[in-house]
Amino acid sequence: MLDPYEIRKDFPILSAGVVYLDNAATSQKPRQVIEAVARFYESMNANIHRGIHRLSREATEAYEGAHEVVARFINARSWREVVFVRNATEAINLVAYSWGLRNLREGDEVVITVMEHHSNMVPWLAVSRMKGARVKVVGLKGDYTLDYEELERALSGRTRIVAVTQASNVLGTIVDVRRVAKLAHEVGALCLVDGAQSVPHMPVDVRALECDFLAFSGHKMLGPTGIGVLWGREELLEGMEPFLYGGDMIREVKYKGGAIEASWNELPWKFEAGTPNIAGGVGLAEAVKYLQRVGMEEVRRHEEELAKYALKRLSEVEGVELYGPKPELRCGIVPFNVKGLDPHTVAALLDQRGIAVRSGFHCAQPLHEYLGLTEGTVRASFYLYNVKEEVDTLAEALEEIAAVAAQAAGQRAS
Ligand code: 7TS
Repeated sequence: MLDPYEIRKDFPILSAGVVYLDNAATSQKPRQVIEAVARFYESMNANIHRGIHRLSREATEAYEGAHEVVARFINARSWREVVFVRNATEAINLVAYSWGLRNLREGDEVVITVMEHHSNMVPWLAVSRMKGARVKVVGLKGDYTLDYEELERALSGRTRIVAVTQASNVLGTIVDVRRVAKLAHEVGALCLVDGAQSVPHMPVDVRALECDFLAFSGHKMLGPTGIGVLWGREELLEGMEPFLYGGDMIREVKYKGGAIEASWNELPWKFEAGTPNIAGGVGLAEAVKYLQRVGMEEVRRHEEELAKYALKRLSEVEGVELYGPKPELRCGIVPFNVKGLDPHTVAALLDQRGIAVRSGFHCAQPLHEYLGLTEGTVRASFYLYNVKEEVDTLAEALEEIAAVAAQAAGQRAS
């Protein structure tokens, strides 16, 4: 059983007393990850794929090994399907540019949902504009779940790709992406899954999901910043042109009769131009091992329990309005508002009490507009080291804040 009190001891920053409920923005790092990164720089640092010398060989082995660790974590068929990038945003841009620019034609359609983070909306919008394609947006049902019937109606022979989040970073809504991928494939389209909020928090198996691409960020899953992952089906990646060009992504660059000719390296290096974030890869592998020791089923169970508890506690606070689906259908994310106060004021008042949450649109402005939440929301988001006492602290702080807001409103009215 996951013991959050034991787990907390591994996270140096948590001992400073902060109630950290901003995990959807980025997670904290255990000392195992911090030490792995430090160890890399202290004893192994060299560039990869370049040197015959011992340090370069060791660094190459560690960095390539990190791809294997990630491949096993998401049950990829081969580590060659795992491309290291900077973050989920870059992973999605890679597909939008490398696949989208070459495959989208005038009149084609890209289908997304209204829940998407800007990084799974804007790249599609940009590439669609360049190609004369259209982005279609699928909405939600009254219970904050994806409207699968509307999705089915949006799909047609013109649909080329369906880009969907597996978990909403605002509502926490978990999407049945296997169902979405199936529907996409039925009309001959591909399916890209944004796993930025799912891969860190629940078991994700790309073979079971039967999707075509999966994007996620290392920094939201105990890893360092600046390292993220694009997983893609091997034959798709093989068929795509590179995104960035330069060193390490080429097989050969030849000088022939006054001209230069280039051919591309094998996967995944074709998509990893230039010196990559080697230490970040090493740190991400350590983060994955940490999560595997705990067990992703356990992480999910713990967060579902925390979300359930938070929903119960916060629903008892007068003046707090909660959004999002029931706990079984949501990850550990709880958005809310306090009547009479804008989200940033609430977040600032919580910060004064040592509680870190995010406020505003959370890079998902269309979703807030769709829901009529024009000022945004306050968001508490949990991870494996959060405990019920922290939910209590949040609830008690909100009781005070909401009471003062109600009193002020009463005075203004009288
Ligand atoms: N997709 C989803 C669903 C996300 O939640 C985020 C980041 C991204 C993509 C982009 O990740 P990045 O690592 O490339 O930035 N979400 C948030 C958030 O909710 N608060 O801060 C970042």
